[in-house]
Amino acid sequence: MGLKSLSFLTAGESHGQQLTIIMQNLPAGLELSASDVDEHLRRRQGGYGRGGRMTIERDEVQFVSGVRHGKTLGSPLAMVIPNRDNPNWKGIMDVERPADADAESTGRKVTQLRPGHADMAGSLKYQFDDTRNVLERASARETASRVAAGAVARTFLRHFGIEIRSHTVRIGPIEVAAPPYVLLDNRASNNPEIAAFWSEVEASPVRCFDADASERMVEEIKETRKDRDTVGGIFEVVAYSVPIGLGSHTQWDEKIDGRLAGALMSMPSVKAVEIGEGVAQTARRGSTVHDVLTFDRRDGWGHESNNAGGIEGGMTNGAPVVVRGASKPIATIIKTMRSVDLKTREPAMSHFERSDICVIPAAGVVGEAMVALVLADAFRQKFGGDSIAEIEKNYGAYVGTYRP
Ligand code: EPS
Repeated sequence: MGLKSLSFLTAGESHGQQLTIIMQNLPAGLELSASDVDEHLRRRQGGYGRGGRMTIERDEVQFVSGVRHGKTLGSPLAMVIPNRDNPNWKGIMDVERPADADAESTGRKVTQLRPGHADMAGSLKYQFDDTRNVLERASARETASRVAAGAVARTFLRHFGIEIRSHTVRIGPIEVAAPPYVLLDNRASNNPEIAAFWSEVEASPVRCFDADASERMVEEIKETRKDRDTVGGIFEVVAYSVPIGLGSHTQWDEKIDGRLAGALMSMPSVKAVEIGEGVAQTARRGSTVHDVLTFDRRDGWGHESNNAGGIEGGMTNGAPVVVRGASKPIATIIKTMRSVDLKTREPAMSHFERSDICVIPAAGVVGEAMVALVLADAFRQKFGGDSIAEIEKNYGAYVGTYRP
């Protein structure tokens, strides 16, 4: 990890006291307020298909270090998000050892392992007899921390004109037709069609631009809930106005597509990642796949299309970055599944407490955060500097070498 890597670390159990986030190597002088983060925490909490927990939580960040008078100091940034549900888990989630051994043994141990979740491998690996010790941290509650860190990263990127959005492409069997091409064109960023597209997305209960598909997706989630089951899907993240040359072709772990894929794959439930047209390209001939290069005296370098999703040779190419994440149906299932009990090793049905039916609308918001964190990290590495003013100079000098 280079000295100027923008790194972050999160801690927190789902029903513990709070989520804690520490970010390192943010430059000094970035204007930052809690509302920059809270806006995205709120977006993550919404979406049709969420469970009862989201009616308890109202995620709000508190900065505890690294910011003074509304600007970053260049020192580590620490944030916390309280878990409002925590008081309902007194005893079960206490940090201190219970006063008497009896209380400890009656503390609601979870032993019925959920297939598809971290329960079995986590309990065996860490030698727990209570899988709550695993599920508390494996819970998607942790994604609130990612969104907080991502919101800071996107505030930094926004300073340089980079905007990140996401939308739902599929929920279960319901898939939208291809989104309009203008979405993939930076030069159309002042286009009212683009603005209209994203306001449709934010207004949709499933964050889908197509009103008809949106309705059918809601229906699909309703049906799934009736069947006491869960449903997965696909979200797409788009980053506009990314400069040419984030990432590098020179070393495997510097390739920006690899870093983005790793970041999205690390999200709970995500099972596949696609960059640009991705898998669909495998069915076509190369000459129909690759985006023809253009140069315009006014606009500079460009491409006639963006099948590559804004990345060639492991570097951003100036076109919008387009990444999809495909998420399986989540593994906490109301009707439960056949499984094995951790303690008795006998057949048992899986444990169910409470869960979401569909997390795709929220996953898109988490995906935005992960993309922002990767791009901000690559941006820090390319432009160095300790303060926003210094990075502005470096950035301006660099883009001046290729922009007309
Ligand atoms: C989750 C189960 C539910 C979800 C949770 C993820 O939590 P609870 O058991 O407290 O109802 O609500 O998601 C969140 C808490 C969140 O913030 O997204 C799980 O088992 O992964």
